[in-house]
Amino acid sequence: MHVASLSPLQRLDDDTAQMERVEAALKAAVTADDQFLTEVASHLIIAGGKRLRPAFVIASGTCLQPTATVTDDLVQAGVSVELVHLGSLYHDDVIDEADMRRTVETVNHRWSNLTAILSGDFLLAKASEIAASLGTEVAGLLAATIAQLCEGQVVELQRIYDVGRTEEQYLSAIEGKTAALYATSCRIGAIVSGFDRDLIDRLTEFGRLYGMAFQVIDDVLDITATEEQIGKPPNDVVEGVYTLPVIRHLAAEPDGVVASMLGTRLDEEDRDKVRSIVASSEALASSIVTADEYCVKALDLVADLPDSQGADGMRAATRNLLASLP
Ligand code: GRG
Repeated sequence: MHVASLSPLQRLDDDTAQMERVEAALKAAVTADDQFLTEVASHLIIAGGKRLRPAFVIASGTCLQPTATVTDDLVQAGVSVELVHLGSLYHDDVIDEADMRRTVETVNHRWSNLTAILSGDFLLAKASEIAASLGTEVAGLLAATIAQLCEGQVVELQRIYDVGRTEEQYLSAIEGKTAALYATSCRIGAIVSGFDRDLIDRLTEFGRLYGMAFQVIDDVLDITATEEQIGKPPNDVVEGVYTLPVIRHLAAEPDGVVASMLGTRLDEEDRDKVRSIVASSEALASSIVTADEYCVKALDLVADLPDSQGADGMRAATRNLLASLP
């Protein structure tokens, strides 16, 4: 949990009913013969999460209909992208040795790394099985997206504790680890609904831009928000993940206090000192401007879609992204 943005499908009672279909299908997808596997694979599903990615699948796939008719295929497409997201979170929490996620204990902390890796693999396998049932294009797209997530994470890992990390390196990492799955969510919704190629590409680009803005805001919140607000301790500077606000602050003040403290693991007191300096810096403000620029470009791409629950939801979710800042 991080960005508390309005979901594209949380505006009408009818939308809640669609998301309940996603919930039921998600739980069904991770029900295994083995009771323990079912328990660990359901752990983060039960813990909550905003379900933004399935909401974007459905919003994108219904954006031409004044009143949305959500097919079972769109619900299943939503389940497949949420399962990829969940699988990536299970593995990410092992990498980060995280003990909290979505306000509950992580799988690795409650059980073990081995359990988290295997159940994360199970979630990815279930996502792939569902994607295959939606056709070869969707299956290939989801597989390519899983690879992009891994690439983004590897690009990030190579710059851990690197005070020389550049904006380009940062943007390339977040494009893979976050924006790719939003782009794919919108694209799969459009493919499943049989839209023409131009619209499929436009909705994909909308998702990518939304995802870039989403991750920049997520990173801003890791500097400015409290543990309660983000559902886990703010850990980026502790773990050496230097995000846009930090990169820009270091560029502006290469010989400043923050530069002298980074490059190594920090204790909580030093973490909060760094966060407080960066939070009140021009670098933080300019990072929010960058997120806003992505939102403006994203909105431009969907501005001329007809009034519909899906398109209105996508526009509202984008406008609301910056409003999630405390
Ligand atoms: C095995 C698919 C796979 C990937 C391996 C670990 C890894 C490579 C990638 C991790 C990518 C990662 C954790 C990106 C950050 C994604 C992100 C912004 C998470 C927070 O998303 P929210 O706020 O979370 O939508 P909720 O809890 O609301 O779903």
